[in-house]
Amino acid sequence: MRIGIVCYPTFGGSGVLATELGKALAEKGHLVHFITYQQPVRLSMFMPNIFYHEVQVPTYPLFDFPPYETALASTMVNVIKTNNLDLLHVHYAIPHASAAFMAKMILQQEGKDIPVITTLHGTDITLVGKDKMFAPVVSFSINQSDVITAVSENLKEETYATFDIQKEIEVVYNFVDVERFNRKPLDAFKKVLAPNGERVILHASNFRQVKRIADVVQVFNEIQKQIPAKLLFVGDGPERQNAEEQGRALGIFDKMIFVGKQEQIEDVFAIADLFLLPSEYESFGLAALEAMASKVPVVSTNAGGLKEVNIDGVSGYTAEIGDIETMSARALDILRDEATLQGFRERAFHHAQQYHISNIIPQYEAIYRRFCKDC
Ligand code: GMT
Repeated sequence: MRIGIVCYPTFGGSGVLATELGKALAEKGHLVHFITYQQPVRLSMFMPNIFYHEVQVPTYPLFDFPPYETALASTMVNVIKTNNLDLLHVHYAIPHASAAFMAKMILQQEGKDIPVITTLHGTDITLVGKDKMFAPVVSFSINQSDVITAVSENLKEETYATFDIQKEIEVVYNFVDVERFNRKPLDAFKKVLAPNGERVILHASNFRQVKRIADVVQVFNEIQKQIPAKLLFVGDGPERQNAEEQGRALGIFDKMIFVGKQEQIEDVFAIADLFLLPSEYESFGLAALEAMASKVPVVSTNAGGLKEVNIDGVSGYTAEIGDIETMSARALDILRDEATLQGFRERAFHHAQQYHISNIIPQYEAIYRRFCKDC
């Protein structure tokens, strides 16, 4: 099939998922055309059937705000026509679903019907989307999509609760390339970060408020009182500085390591003993799944779709939002001894298999085939 994929090209979960989806589809022989304003972060290698179309947003002195959505819709039209695409799969509703609707209407006038699949990822519904400033357009353009998918049951329910959606929302869970993440630890890397055999506690995110970075630091503070441990932060964002200050105030800054944004995230997961994700909300929690695929147990909140991904007492533990005491106690339970940790590692890995890339890609292909009978 000839598939157009539209996503955010950044480190966010929706962009990562869309890029990995495109790569997996290309490996299966489909022709995949990425349409976005920058090369997606996980699209660094060359593959003969992956094409990248950059959305160029013209600047003009009149524009205080460059018209990205208009440029995106026009690029969609051009790419669809030039490459005779069979369908368009857009990830994250704002502004991709509305730009896709506009492209669809333009092409319809020219006699071409382009099916649009919209995958909802979370903040496009739960944070940004429900903002009154966006809601009418988000609601309308989701309803205009030929197929709507959500990455968890929770997100599906949230979407129905937030908007007047007339169509069925299908749940297609996020996935992970288990083989890629199940790596041997890089000893040299681990020795530098934890030279005295300390436990490595990991958090990876975009450091936004919804991630509750302060809770990561507090839970780690309790852990390091009981066992030698280091806290490894991967990613960057607005809450990083607060976390650094909090670490200094608690006198544990020397045990905190900030490595910034990382492309080879699997090498980092490989040296971790525990992943912390105390978010206020996650539609899914892709980073938690990647941790589990790396045999790293997860202590998280039970917010949103997290409880569908991290199974309490199996792949780790879940707790109420802000319940530092429980999260700390559960983390220490997991790290208590080698045998217990090993048990959680194995169960986390086993549970991650459910979201194996080879189980999920065919679900998207089946959706695509509804519109492409000869493919
Ligand atoms: O978590 C973020 O702030 C980034 C956001 C995104 O859209 O890139 O992530 C959302 O989509 C991911 C992939 O489907 C999910 O794993 C995350 O849980 C979801 N984030 C939220 O719901 C807060």
